[in-house]
Amino acid sequence: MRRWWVLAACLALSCTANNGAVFFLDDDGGEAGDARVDSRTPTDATSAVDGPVTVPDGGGTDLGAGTDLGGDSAVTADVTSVYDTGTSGATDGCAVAACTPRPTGCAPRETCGNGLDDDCNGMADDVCACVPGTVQDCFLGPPARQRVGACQGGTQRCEGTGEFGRWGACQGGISPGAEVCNGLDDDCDGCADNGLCCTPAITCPAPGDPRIPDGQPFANYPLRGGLFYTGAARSWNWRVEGGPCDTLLPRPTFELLGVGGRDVIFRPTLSGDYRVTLTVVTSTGERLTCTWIVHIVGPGLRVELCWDTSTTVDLDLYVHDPRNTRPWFDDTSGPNTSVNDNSCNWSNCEAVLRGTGLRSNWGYRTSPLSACENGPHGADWRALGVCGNPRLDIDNNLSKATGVPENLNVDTPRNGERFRVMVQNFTGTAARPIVNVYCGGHLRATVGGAPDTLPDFTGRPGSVSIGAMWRAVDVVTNVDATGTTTDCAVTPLHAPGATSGFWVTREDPSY
Ligand SMILES: [Ca+2]
Ligand SMILES: [Ca+2]
Ligand SMILES: [Ca+2]
Ligand SMILES: [Ca+2]
Repeated sequence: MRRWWVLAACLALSCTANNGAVFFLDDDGGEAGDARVDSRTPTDATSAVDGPVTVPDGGGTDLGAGTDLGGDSAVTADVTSVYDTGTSGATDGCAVAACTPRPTGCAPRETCGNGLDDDCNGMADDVCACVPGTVQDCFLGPPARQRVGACQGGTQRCEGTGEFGRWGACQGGISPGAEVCNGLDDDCDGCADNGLCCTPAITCPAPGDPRIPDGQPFANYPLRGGLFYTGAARSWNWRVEGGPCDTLLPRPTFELLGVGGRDVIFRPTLSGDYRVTLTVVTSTGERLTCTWIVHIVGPGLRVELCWDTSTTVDLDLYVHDPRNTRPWFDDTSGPNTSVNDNSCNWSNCEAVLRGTGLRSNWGYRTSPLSACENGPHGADWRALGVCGNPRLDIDNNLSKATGVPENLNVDTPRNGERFRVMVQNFTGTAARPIVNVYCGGHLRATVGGAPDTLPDFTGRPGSVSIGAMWRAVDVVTNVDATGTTTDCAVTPLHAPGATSGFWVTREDPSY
């Protein structure tokens, strides 16, 4: 016998925020502040699902909500977890190494702010308010299964157009899957290949496996099939899926060289998480597959700009000097050539300077060549002997480059510095830009992207005027005692006095 909670779907739960605090509203008719599943108010009779409920268990091994090891017909009633496939633990009648699956950690109600799906309804932090445009780490699976076996987190973006939004789908991670014979704990219960009597022909990597180290933007990343499968093969297939800019640009932000071979070279240009899938067809025609995530971890602060019309419209990315709040341009009516050194931009931050002033210098050490020599303009940086810090990797101005993202990098920010990010529409015609902010390799904001796209970002051309400027976000960096950027706080910006919407101005050079 055991007790467990019987839950109703928690879709009806809601929460709101006031002065930053998040609390739950009760729609079950109980007292204010309680949740729909309420164990503390036995007098709250209007909810059919209140309180702990004891249900007889017909035998077998029930490790808690959502963990059904099979052979236990009664526990089919405990499907309070969308992750309970009921397949784990089928034993095929053979002896397997003893391994006790971990509990799921499914809880009666969602906890906000942890990026977990505490109540196992298939959505992480789904009742929680958030700031639209910000991104948090998340995990889609039973809470106690995160970072177990194959499982790892992804990210979720806060969606909405008002002051507060709701977390969107948790994407990009690896959730529990059906256990298959591959040496990996696919269902993330702590036991590899459990229930299967097999000798794996392919050995798939779990997060942290030395065969899948982190990579760097613009550095070649070898993918070697022989590390995972050593038998005879009819064919090898590699597939890589990228991040937010890959849905917007005319071609991927990465290259895959040598496709069709056992060994290929993956060459990313952006930070972030890339999903890699290897499929081998063996000499006997069996298809074997591994999927894992490669983290591309650019150090410090990396701001990316990409836009849908990147082959016909010239947008420019600016990041302001954190030490002052002076205007982005020197006058209000002149052409774009009045750009100044108050920001890192196309004129003062690329390998070859185009402005009349000095290279952008915010008092940081220059970075070693390894930080930029494999990127665009690598030969120009090599001629300088160092990498600028800050630096703009490339200006997509339709002549020097087209259809590519612009990355602005601050390799070694100081702790607590505030960086304002601005996008100018130089061409002036329609464009839908998105800005991604990575800190220490973690995606922390995607602003301007669907479904909350930036409206009407048009203005007079930068060749005759300042035109349209979008002040996108402020970023405050977290830097530890060793100088490593560990994280940041991103604040999407609104027009002065507004609590929602995008801050787009015309002919306004102010900070
Ligand atoms: Ca949930
Ligand atoms: Ca949660
Ligand atoms: Ca397992
Ligand atoms: Ca497995």
